[in-house]
Amino acid sequence: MDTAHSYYVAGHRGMVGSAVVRALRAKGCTKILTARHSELDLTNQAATRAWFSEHKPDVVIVAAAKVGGIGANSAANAVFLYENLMIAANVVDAAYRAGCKRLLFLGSSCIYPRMAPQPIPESALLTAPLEKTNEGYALAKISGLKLCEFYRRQFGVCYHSLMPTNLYGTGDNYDVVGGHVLPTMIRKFELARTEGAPFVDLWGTGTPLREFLHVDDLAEACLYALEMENPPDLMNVGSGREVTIRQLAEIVRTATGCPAEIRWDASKPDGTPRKLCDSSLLRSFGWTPKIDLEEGIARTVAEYREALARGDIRLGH
Ligand code: GFB
Repeated sequence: MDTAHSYYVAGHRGMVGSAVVRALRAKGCTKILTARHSELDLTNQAATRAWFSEHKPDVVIVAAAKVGGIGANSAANAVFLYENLMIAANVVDAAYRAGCKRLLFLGSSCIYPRMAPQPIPESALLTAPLEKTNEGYALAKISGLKLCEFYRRQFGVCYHSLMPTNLYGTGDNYDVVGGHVLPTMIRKFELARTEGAPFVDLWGTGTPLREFLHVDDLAEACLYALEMENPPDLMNVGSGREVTIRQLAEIVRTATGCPAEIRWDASKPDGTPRKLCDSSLLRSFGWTPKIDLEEGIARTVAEYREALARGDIRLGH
């Protein structure tokens, strides 16, 4: 990394943004710019432009987003589309107006069609209909990556995107209603263990397949991509390992040591049946994930317990 550069990490208090800040610091970067939500509302165009023209970051990493699991997404597609679209449009354009030459935009593997070929190559983008439960979020992220691509072509700036698979790790959101499946399972099994509950209720059939990547591996991938002179517009970032939701539940149960029986609630949505990223493009440049799933989950359970003891578990946004 060029430690003389200033780096603005949008969304530095979220799971992804905070991992990127840690990774930048570990590389010796000291000019890391951040702004709390109360200081800068990225859905506000005027405020975003003013902030950029005052701070003029050399490099921008867009980790700010309204995110959530299948429950939050399917209940609020309007909000997920609106807020994420505004953030993407405001940040990309304000960065360009402020003279920023390098920007990394982060999306999600849900940008790909529901029935995309597996593992999903970047070329599957916009080839078939999206998964309905997160269509709003996906459309906003597709617009964001296209903005980067078009600003790059039209204005000669190096704006590019990474599409991570399902993420988990340090600083996750443990809200059992709106959160993602992995932190939700950790919380549900931990609550059942400490309360001695006989059952843990999980959603859907347990048959969908998901790929999980620890957020520290994603942060390394971000720095890797930012060091490329001429990166592809879009690259997937995944671990390459798929598990069924049922297998995931067993891994989390083992990590937590919870004896409770699992009950599957098939009235809750399964979502997309499978979404395994083809990450061979990024891997061909030398990036590899380092944290395997069992190890990453064990570490996350330990961090959850420590955070709970300190009284600072994130529940909701
Ligand atoms: O992480 P998640 O909520 O979202 O995982 P997606 C959903 C999968 O886990 C579904 C099952 O198959 C659920 O049926 N599941 C089982 C549970 N028990 C639970 C539970 O207690 N809570 C939750 N949340 N799920 C998200 C998108 O999709 O993936 C976002 O909605 C984003 O937009 C993210 O792209 C990466 O993997 O289905």
